[in-house]
Amino acid sequence: MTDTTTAPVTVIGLGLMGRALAAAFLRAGHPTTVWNRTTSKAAELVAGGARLATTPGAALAASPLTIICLTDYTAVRDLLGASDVELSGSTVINLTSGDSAQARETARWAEQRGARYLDGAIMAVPPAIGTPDAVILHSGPRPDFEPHEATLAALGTVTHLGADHGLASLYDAAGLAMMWSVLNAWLLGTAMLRTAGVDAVTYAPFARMMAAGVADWLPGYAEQVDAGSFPAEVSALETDARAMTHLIEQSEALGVNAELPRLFKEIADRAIAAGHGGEQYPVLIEEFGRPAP
Ligand code: FVH
Repeated sequence: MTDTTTAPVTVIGLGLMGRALAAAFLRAGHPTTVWNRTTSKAAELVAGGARLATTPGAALAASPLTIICLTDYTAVRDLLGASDVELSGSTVINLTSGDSAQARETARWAEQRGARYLDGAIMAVPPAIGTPDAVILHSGPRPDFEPHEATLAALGTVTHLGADHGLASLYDAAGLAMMWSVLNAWLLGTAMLRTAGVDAVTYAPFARMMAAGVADWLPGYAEQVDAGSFPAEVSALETDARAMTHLIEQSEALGVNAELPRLFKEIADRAIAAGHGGEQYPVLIEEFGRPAP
C-alpha cells in the first residue's frame, strides 16, 4: 500500500494556479512530476525538487494521480487527446474552470478512454493553496476520489460533493453568483453612504454585520425552499417590495445607481403578480428557477 503521505503526483499546467498546486505537493513531501507547454515555467519547481516530464504522456505515466489545470476545457481535451497520451489506467483530476456540461462531457470522454476522471473547482487564489483557506471541490465517483484524498489534502480543504461530475462546477458557479451579488450590494451601500462623506473602511464593519445577519437567515430559508412552502413567519414579500420601493427612491434621490434595487423590485413584483405577495422572501426561488421573461 503506497504511503499516501508521499504518494507520487503529477501536475500538468504550470500557470499561476498550476505552479501553486505543484509547489504545495512538493512542500508536503510528494514526489511531484510536472509538465507545461512553456517549459520555462517549470524552472523554479524543478529547482525545488520537481521532476520535469518531457511530454504530457510521460507526465501522466509518472504518477497514479494527475492534476490538470489549464486555461479551459478545450485545452484539456486537446492535450489529453493527443496521440502520444495514454489515458487508460490513469486517475485524472481536472481543476480547470468550466461549466457542468463540460465537466460531464469530459468525464464521459475520458472514461471512454479508460481513465478514472474527477472534476473539480478551486475556490481560492494561488497564494492560498496549501492552506486550510483553499477550498477545493471535487465531483465524480467516490471510489476514484478516496485513494487520493490524503494526497489532495496537501492543497487545502478538500471536499467531495458527489458522484455527478457536474457538481463541482455547479457549486463554483453558485459561489460566484453569491460572491458578485454580495460585492455589488456592498458597493451600492458604500456609494450611498459616500454621498454623506462616510468612507468604505468606516462602512465595512456595518456591511460585515449585515452580511452575517443575512447568512443567519439562510438555514431557515433553505428549509422553506426544500419544503416548497414559504409561510410569512417574519415578513411577507409585499412588505419587502414596499421597502424596495423606498430603496429605489433613496438611490435615485442620492444620485447613485438604482439598477440593482429596480431589478430586486421587478423580480418581487412578478412573484406578487403570480399571487405570492403574502409568502416569505424565499418564494422567489420560483423566479430564479426559470429564465427571466
Ligand atoms: N488564478 C486564480 O486565482 C484562479 C482561481 C480559481 C481557478 N482558476 C482556474 O484555474 C485555471 C488556470 O488558471 P491560471 O490562473 O493558472 O491561468 P494561467 O496562469 O493563464 O495558466 C494557464 C495554463 O494553461 C496552459 N495552457 C493554456 N492553453 C493551453 C493549451 N492549448 N495547451 C497546453 N497548455 C495550455 C498554459 O500554458 P503556458 O501558456 O504556460 O504554456 C498555463 O499553464 C483556469 O481554468 C482558471 O479559471 C484560477
